[in-house]
Amino acid sequence: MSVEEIAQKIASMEIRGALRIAVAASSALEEEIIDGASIPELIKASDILRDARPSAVSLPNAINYVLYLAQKHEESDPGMARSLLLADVANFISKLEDSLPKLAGIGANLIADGDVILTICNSSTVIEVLKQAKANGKDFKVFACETRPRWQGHLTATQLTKAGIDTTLIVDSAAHYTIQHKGVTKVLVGADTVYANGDVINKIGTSQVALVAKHMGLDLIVCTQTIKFSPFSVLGSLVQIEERDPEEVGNIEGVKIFNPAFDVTSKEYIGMIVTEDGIIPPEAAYHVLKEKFGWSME
Ligand code: RUB
Repeated sequence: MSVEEIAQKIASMEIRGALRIAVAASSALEEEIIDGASIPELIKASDILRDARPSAVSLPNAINYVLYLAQKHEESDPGMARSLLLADVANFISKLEDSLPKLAGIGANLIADGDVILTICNSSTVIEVLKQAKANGKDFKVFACETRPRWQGHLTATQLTKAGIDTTLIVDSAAHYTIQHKGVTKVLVGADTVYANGDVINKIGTSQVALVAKHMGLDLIVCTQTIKFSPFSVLGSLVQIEERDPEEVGNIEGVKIFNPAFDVTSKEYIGMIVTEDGIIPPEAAYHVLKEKFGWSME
C-alpha cells in the first residue's frame, strides 16, 4: 500500500487507535525504504503521514524515529546499507507491537475479582489489559461508553464480549449514573498523547469521565505505551485538538455542529499511568521522556 493510501486510511479512521497508527506509519516508511527511497523521499513521505491526524503523538514519534534511523545509517554509510537500516526499523516495529502484551501483563495485575470497570472509546491497550486479566482468572465486569459520534464503544463491547468478559454498553451520558448505581470500582482508558506534566489526551469525553471518577473517589488508570509520550510540548492544554467533519455528528438544516475528537484530562484526575515499562504516577511522565527521548527542560 502506498504512503498516500496509508495516510488516507489514518485520516478516515479505517486505521485508528494511537498504537495501530504508529505501527501503520512505521510500516509505510519501511516499505518506502525497501523500495529504495532516498532521504528526501522519506522526508516527503513522513510529512504526508504526519499530517494525517494531529492529536496522537505516537504518529510523529514513530515517524521521527524511523527518519532518525535512516539519517543515522545514511551518515555512517552514504548510499545506505539498507539491510542494516531495515533490520533496525523492523526491530522498532516489533518493539512497538511487543509493548502491547508487555503492558497488558503489567496492567492486568491491577484488576481484582469483583471489579466493575468503566471505559470509553476503543483502546487496543485497554482491551489487552482486560483480556489478560480474564486469562489470569479474574472475575470482573465492564461498562463501555458507546463513544459518540463514531461509536468506538461498539467495537469495545463486541471485542470484550467475544473474549468472554461480561460487558454492557451504555450511552456516554450514562457514565455518571452508571458509576453511581452499578458499583463501578475503576476507570480504564487509553491515551493518544501523554505530556511531560502528566496531562493526557484521549477520545472526547474522557475528561468528563475523569471528573466523575475523581468526584466518586475512583482511580482513573491510563494504559499507554511510552511511544505516546510527547517530547514536543510540556502542557496538554497547548496541543492541537483534532476537529472532525460535523457530518459525523449529524446534518440538521441551519444548525451549527462542533465535533472535537479528543480532550485533555489534567493530571490531577489521573491516578496512575500503566506503561510497558511499569506503572508510574502522572507526575513521572517527564522522567519517562528524559529516559526514552533524552528530553530535557534545561
Ligand atoms: C482512539 C482513542 C484511543 C487511543 C488509544 O481514538 O482515543 O483510546 O488512541 O488507543 P480514535 P490504543 O478512534 O479517534 O482513533 O490503546 O489502541 O493505542
